[in-house]
Amino acid sequence: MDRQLIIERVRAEMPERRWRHTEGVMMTAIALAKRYGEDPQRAELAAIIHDVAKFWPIERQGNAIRDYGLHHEVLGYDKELWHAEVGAWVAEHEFGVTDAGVLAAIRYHTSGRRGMTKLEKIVWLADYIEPGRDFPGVDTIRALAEEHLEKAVLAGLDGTIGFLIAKGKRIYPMTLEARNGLIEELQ
Ligand code: DGI
Ligand code: FE
Ligand code: FE
Ligand code: FE
Repeated sequence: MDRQLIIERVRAEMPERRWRHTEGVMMTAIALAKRYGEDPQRAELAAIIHDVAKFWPIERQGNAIRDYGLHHEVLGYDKELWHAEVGAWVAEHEFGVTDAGVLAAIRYHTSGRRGMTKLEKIVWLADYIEPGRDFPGVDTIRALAEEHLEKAVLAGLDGTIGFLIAKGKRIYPMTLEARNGLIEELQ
């Protein structure tokens, strides 16, 4: 499916506010890709699709994860994690995306994972710092993103993990492993 048609299909799946977030992620992912030597078109494609399933009713997301044999471990953790798995499935099976790296960038855009590729880091970070995001500390991470991709993703993961701890929530082990892996990469 071509880029414009995918954009139309994704846009139809979400309220206007979330589409504006997606446009922010697209812009930011392209800029990060150029800065860090990744293909801007692949970064943009992952960004376009990343939240496609965010507004599906949660039962439908859960059913998709069970029915299509996706990583069912997420079902035991926060429901916010589910749309990323489903988004990767939609990208492949409804939009015909065959680029495994793009599919992984969508799949891990929420959780992160140990050993993230450059593309995965870019999409994860773009989602965190796009211009529409407004939370304490985001400007520090935006500045860090200009300097060092891994340090910025690590700071973002610290922020997310701290947020989850403050809310008394459990943390998906893959997110902790993403952080451990980045610290090792930076040593
Ligand atoms: O879909 P978005 O709102 O654009 O962003 P996202 O897909 O990165 O979702 C982030 C939310 O997921 C954030 O509010 C924290 C929540 N969340 C819940 N449990 C976990 C988690 N995020 C991570 N990384 N790991 C978790 O275990
Ligand atoms: Fe998301
Ligand atoms: Fe994210
Ligand atoms: Fe997002």
